[in-house]
Amino acid sequence: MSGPPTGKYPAKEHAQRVHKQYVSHAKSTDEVSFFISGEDLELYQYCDQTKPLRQNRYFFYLSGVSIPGSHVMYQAKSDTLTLYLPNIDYDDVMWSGLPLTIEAALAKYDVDEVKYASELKNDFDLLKSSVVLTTDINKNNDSYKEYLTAGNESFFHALDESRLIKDEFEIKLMRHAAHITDKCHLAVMSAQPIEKNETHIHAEFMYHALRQGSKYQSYDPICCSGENCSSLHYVKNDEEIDTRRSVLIDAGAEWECYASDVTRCFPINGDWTKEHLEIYNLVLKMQSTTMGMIKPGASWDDLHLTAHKVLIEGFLELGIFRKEFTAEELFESKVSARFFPHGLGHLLGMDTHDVGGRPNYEDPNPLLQYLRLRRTLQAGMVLTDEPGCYFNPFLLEDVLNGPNKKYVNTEVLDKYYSIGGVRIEDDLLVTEDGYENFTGITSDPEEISKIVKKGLAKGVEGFHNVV
Ligand SMILES: [Mn+2]
Repeated sequence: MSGPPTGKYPAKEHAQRVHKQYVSHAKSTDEVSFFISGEDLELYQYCDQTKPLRQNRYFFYLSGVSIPGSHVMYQAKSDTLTLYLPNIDYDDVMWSGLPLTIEAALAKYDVDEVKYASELKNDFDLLKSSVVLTTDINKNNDSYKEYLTAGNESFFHALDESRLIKDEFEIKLMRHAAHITDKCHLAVMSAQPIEKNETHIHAEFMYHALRQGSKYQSYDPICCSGENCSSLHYVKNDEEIDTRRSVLIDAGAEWECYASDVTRCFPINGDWTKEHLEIYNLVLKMQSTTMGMIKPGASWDDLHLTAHKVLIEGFLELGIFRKEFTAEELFESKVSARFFPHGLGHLLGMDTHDVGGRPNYEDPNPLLQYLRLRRTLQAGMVLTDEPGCYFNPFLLEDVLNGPNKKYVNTEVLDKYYSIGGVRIEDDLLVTEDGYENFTGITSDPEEISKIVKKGLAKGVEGFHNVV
């Protein structure tokens, strides 16, 4: 596996791409400039500590810069990308060291000019005749609001459509994030002797991400065991694992603002229970069937509905759905929605649920309501394929107390509640002729079993500094 990309983040190409998209959507040849302010450090109230900074993704897309308090301007007419660094605060140098010089910034970033923020007003005055678009007015650009036009629909469209298709540099960043995540998941699966509480699973993942240089998670890790696995976004992560048998961990390291998002499930003692393995293999089949359909031109709606059909066939075989009904009847009844309540996957990029998916949360079809990607696939999209199957008493209440109850054999269903749920999630790049899977950590149940057992054989003594 190669490491992270070398060279400059292609900010200039991004700015040009956004401009091209803007011109075609706005059908305007008027002279425009784009201006976006990055995030700045902010103190906690009554405290001299700063809040964690999460860089503005639109700013990063046009600059590749993570320095707090910076701004970026793209002037389309002259095709000039200018980075404005924060003015030097001489009192702060004692504490924080010298900031990046103009020359060093020019060498590091893919921009035409680097200036200080103190030059901004003057530059805006020179631009007065042309429109300067920004996303919104906020605390970081408020001092320049008189020069800015916020909320332009074509600008958002252009930014999101550009971010939708990843370039080679972005792909390398995402492969690297995924590679770090693989090793973290492997570490979690391998450390059963020291994972007595869900928090230990969380800790193991974060520790190995940080050691590999990933300081931030793409999202709050979901670390659950047993019946807790039935909550889709369980982030409490603090219960004793005790006698529970199943673990689900959904976690992804971030690399230079780019996300990974991977879910794995495993049996705590290395031995799958019959029911856990049955559901695991079913979800794996939902994933492999849909993954095989990934290529440019495929409709994500179709893939998502195919996953439901695989689930229905599986439930008929297991006897959870009553065999007197056909797969078609069950599909039409939408009874599977409560067992697989989320979408098959979503776009992935700088945001974990990345921009450009065009979801429709108002969709009256419960099978499609929570699908975050409602588009035809194109080469260069990165997305997750993450089918799941859950046994959540709260979610199933309306199935078991409504007209769909007739489809379900509750005696058989009762055997599955203790698993909670299974989700398997990989990160995929759509290519010209199919896909590339960024995720390398195994999802094969036998291999997973071996990894867990190999870790167990080490015992507590096999791990350092356990507290
Ligand atoms: Mn996901």
